[in-house]
This record gives sequence, structure tokens and C-alpha cells, in this order.
Amino acid sequence: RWLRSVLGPALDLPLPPGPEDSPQAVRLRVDDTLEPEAYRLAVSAAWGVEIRGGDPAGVFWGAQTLRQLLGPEAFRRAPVRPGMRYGIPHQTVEDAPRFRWRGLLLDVARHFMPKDGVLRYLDLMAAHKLNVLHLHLTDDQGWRIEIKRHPKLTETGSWRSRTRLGHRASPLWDERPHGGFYTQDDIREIVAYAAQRHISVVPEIDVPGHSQAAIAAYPELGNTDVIDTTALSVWDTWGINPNVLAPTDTTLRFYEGVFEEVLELFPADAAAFSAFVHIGGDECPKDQWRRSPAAQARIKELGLAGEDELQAWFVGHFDRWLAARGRRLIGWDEILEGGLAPGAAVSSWRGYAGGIAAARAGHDVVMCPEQQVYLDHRQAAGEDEPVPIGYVRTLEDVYRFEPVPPQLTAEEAGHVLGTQANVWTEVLEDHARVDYQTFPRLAAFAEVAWSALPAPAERDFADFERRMTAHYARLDALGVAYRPPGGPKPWQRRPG
Ligand code: NAG
Repeated sequence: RWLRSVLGPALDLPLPPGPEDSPQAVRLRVDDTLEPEAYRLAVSAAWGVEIRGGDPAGVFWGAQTLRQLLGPEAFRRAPVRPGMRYGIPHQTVEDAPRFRWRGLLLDVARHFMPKDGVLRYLDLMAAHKLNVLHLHLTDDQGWRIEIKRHPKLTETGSWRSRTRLGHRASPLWDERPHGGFYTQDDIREIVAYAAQRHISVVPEIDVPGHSQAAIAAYPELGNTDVIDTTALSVWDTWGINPNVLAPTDTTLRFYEGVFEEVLELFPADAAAFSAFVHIGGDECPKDQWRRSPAAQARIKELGLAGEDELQAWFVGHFDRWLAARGRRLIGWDEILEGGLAPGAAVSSWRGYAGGIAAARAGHDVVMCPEQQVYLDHRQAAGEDEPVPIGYVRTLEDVYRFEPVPPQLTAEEAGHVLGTQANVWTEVLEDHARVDYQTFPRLAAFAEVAWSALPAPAERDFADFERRMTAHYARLDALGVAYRPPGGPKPWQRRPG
């Protein structure tokens, strides 16, 4: 029953109930002589299928491999033909992940992804043995998680009246309102669905920058001595926003309240990395703090050297607050500026430098450099590419991405928890666009995150491409609107 539910309500495995030793049986075992997440899958005439995992997650990843051996049909949502037969060549697979953190960031703030879309992505992640979903829940353009004690965060903060279409300088607008949010029940469902698939959901509440939606809902959170924050609305365009949180007690208490609800919704024991809470920390322009008498008074009172240290103090406050509750803070690499809080882990996005500095200082790191694994960036140079922003990063580039920079010693490299691909959605307004940008590159990323591949230049991309032929059939069965190898289909091009 477990295997059936794991393989998807989808898959109706034609295995007779049979006695325990029937050759048709699928046997699942936790075998603690194996490493966590590792598995050994054996198919033989005498034993049928046996999956041993170092822990339940290992058994689960083994079951994903079994699905691959069964063929693309095993990835369909609806059961195929009843009584359909599968043949699996006799073999033994021994497998283990290179990295413990194999992540995907979904930006559900810029364009909301309804709950079912998130569940679908959790299934897609499971099929690719990815185990951390970093949910970017708040930003200037929308607040997507219900917080009971601050209802206006979603009442006001989850809707914007219009949206800039395309990149930040585009002259085109979609003049319709856009919005949506997850209720607390939705969040519980997402976390439970993920945990069944051995995926940790790491929530991100972005502070003190990227916060205009929150300020639009609660103007007292902004720098009221510098601008009229009551005039702000949820942001309708893209870029780095100057309207940041005020470093006041009001703001700290407000966000402690937010985090209290977040901790309850994302329990630390749900899956491997669920103790982590992401507090953002990226792109916080300091201009308002420079001009704000309240912020300057705070700097003086704390004896800080300036605005960077003020941000470090702000992050440090939540580092201690989370640690006191048995949780761990992770933030974007800007949290290194002005001093890293003692327990903080870093998402290295502006290249490798932040991750290298953090690992050398003994902090844990997730490598997600924008030059390599920002999947919102274009995947070919062609004119007909529907999302023409950012660096060109082809499928081959992603396949040759190396998460651990050679500068690190073995000990420092031990701080690299793993790696993550980030899907920002300024220009990805629906599922089809998100799929197009994410796939097939996420398949290459998943192989980099899981397998011990040779050095980038020595990786056999031709072999990967050959194996992709089989994988495209699985993506078809999963209903993924990936970018075809030859370029976008006519309907995938951007109209106009
Ligand atoms: C960065 C921003 C992000 C944006 C993305 C676009 C981070 C940590 N911050 O400018 O909000 O959506 O790049 O590629 O990535």
C-alpha cells in the first residue's frame, strides 16, 4: 500500500498480493548499514524487487528509480490500463546522493502559484530526487501566507491592481488585478504532502528589503519619518525597491508574531531540513535608513558603525530568536555584510564568493549562484525565446554546473550543505511558463545535485542528452510543458 501511494495514486502496480516470498513481491526495507538517503535496488527472478534504504527517504528515492525502470507510464497521473504488465531487467542499483540539500526555489510572491500547482511541483521534485522546496512567500509584489494576527497582510498585501508585463523596463502592462494566498490549512497540506515525499519545505519571509506588500498593508512597518508609507500600495513592477522595513521595535514585534505562526505551520520535525527558516536579507537599499532619524538613533544607541551593521543587527535579532526556539536561520548572502549572525546559514546567490566566505567562517552554505542556476534566466540566445532575460544558461551549462568551488579545502567544503535551483517569477505568469523555464534544465540540475559527476569539463553531456530522450517521455507522462530540444513550440512563444 505504501509503495502504491508513493508511486502515485497514479500508478496501479500489477503486483498480485501474493505471499511474502512470491517472486512478484516488492520488498521495502530500512537497512542501517546504508547511509541516510542511500538505497540498493535489486531485481531478480528469485526475489522480485527489493529496495533497501539507509532510512525511509532512501527507500523512497529507490522507489523513484523503480519508477524509471518501469517506464514512462509509471509517471502518469491517472492509472494506465488495468492489468498492464511491466518488465524490469534483472539488475542491482546502488545509489546515494552527493549532496544532502537538493533544492528548488519557487517564487510564489511575484506570480502566485495556487496550492495545486505547488503540490504538482512537489511530485515533480520527488521524481527528480530533490528534497528541499524553498518557498519564497513574501515580496514587494505580494504576501502569500495567511497570518491570523495580522490579517491585512493577505487582505491588502496579496493583491496588486496591475502588473508590468515582461522585464523591469518593459512598456507593457497587464491592467488586471493579480493575487492570491495560501490559507493556513493550505500551508499545512503543502507541508504534509511534502513530508510524505521526504521533502522539506523551507519558508522564506523576506526582510528587511523586498517588503513593500507588508508595508502597504501595515504602513507603520516602513520608514514613516522619511516617506508617507500610507501612500504605498502592493508594488506593480520589478527591480530593487527602496521602501524597506524600519528597524524599530514595532517592526521586530510584528515580525516575531509572523514567525511565531510560521514556526507552527512549518514544524521542525516534518523532514530533514525543516528546522530552517529563510529570512531573505537580499537587496535592502540603505537610503531610507540613512535619512531616517529613527534608524540613525538606533545605530547610535547600539553603537553600530553604520547601516550595514544595522541590517546585521536586524538579522542577528531573528537568528537569536529562532535559535531560542530550536530553529535555524538561513538568508541570502547579503547577510554577510556587517557581520554574520552566529548560527546563520547562507544561500550564495551573487556567485560563489558569499558561499566561500561563509564556509571559511564555518557557516553552512547552499550554493545557488545566479550566473549558473537561476532558471528564470533564458536558456538559449534565440529571438523566439519567450523569456529573454538574464544570462544565457543552456541545458549543457546547467549540466556542467559545479556547486563546490575548487578554492575550498575539504573541511570548508563540508559546510556546503548542497545546492539549489531558483525559479523567480517576475516574467513567469502561469504554470506553462514556469514549466518551460524549469524543464528540462531541472533534470540536469537534479543530476548535478545527486550524482558524483566528474569535473565540469569532463562531464559527458552527449550521454546525458541520450538519456534525456527517455526522460522527455517521462516529462510528457508527467504533463510538463518543457522547452523542447529544438526550441519553443509555436504556442510557447510569447504573443506579440
Ligand atoms: C535577484 C533577487 C530576486 C529576483 C531575481 C531575478 C535574489 C536573492 N534576489 O535580483 O528577488 O527575483 O534576482 O533573477 O535572487
